[in-house]
Amino acid sequence: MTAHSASGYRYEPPRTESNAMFMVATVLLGILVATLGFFALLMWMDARDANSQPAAAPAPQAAATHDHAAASAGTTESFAGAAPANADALAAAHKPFPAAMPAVMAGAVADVNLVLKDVTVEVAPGVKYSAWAWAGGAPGPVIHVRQGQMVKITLTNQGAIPHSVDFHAARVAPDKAFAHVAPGKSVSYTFRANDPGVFMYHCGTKPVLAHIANGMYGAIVVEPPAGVLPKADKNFVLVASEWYLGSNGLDKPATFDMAKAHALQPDWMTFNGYSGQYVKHPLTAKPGELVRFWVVDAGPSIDTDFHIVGTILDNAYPFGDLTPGHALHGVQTVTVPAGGGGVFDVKIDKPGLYPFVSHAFAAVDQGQVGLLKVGNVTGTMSH
Ligand SMILES: [Cu+2]
Repeated sequence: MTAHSASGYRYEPPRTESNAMFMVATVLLGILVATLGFFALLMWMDARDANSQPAAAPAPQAAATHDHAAASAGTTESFAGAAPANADALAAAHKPFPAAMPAVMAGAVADVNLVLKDVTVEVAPGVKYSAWAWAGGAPGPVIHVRQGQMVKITLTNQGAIPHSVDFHAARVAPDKAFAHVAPGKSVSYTFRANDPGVFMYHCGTKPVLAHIANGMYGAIVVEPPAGVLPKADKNFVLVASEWYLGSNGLDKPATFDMAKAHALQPDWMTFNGYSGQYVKHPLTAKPGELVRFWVVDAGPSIDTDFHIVGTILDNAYPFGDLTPGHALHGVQTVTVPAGGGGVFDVKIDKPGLYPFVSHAFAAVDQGQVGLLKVGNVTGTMSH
């Protein structure tokens, strides 16, 4: 066995006077490095404390909010599923919000007029709600423009308090364009819809949570030129949202419950404003057609996990990013975040009833479910 292998490659130089001095210098250098390191550690800890100050300061308030939410979770009555005896007949008689995407707006400038009114809407069979809504209902009208088209928005406030309208499809200075409009007044602004996708629009007046929850939201589709996406045979627009009720809404219209909204405890969750409306009145397609869903989640607070039972999303454009090459293929469920959009294509060959849902299934129990009826089939589906 050689010294080489026994020492494990360690080089042991002969001990001379200069080597001793070298060792002393090395030890001193080591102490210096350790001292500097210690101070560096102290400075880092100091900086870390300073950084955490802003986060630490609101902690009591955050805790209080949490306690408040927990308290209301324990005491707030849920009105989920409240229904009159004739709910089924009311659901059948309800005229569904048109999910079929409207034609693209003609002309160089898409002239969009939104009139805000305080109205009573129905969010489920027999369940009335005092809403703030555009053009008489929630969601507001679906707006369909071409990529690159100018869009002129005019908001007229016929309600009792100030409102505003924030278009996610716009790149504009929000302090000017999304300004508050006093009752009886109007505001106008224009933007060029350069970014394709499906976008939310909503009232941005504080408390935004209340204004959105009261029905002030809608969708705008900014369609790219032909050929960017596969050609769709059917286009449907769905706006997901949740409702927080201060009463069951059966005898008199319910009003917004802020405690429930803070606790994320909706009573109803809907596509296009009415619980399960496309279960009673299914959307339809022929076998083999390419069906495109343009989905916005208006929230105000809960994401929608878009899924179609019995099939797989052939093309998914998460977040509404329509950039060629960014699509996903063969995926089962895609989240549409609150305040966001998503575009989903399916091509279904087998006739049947295919439920579309938010696969966060509490949402289904509260009404965020519909049916896509493919082919000439009968019967119902219990999803
Ligand atoms: Cu508003």
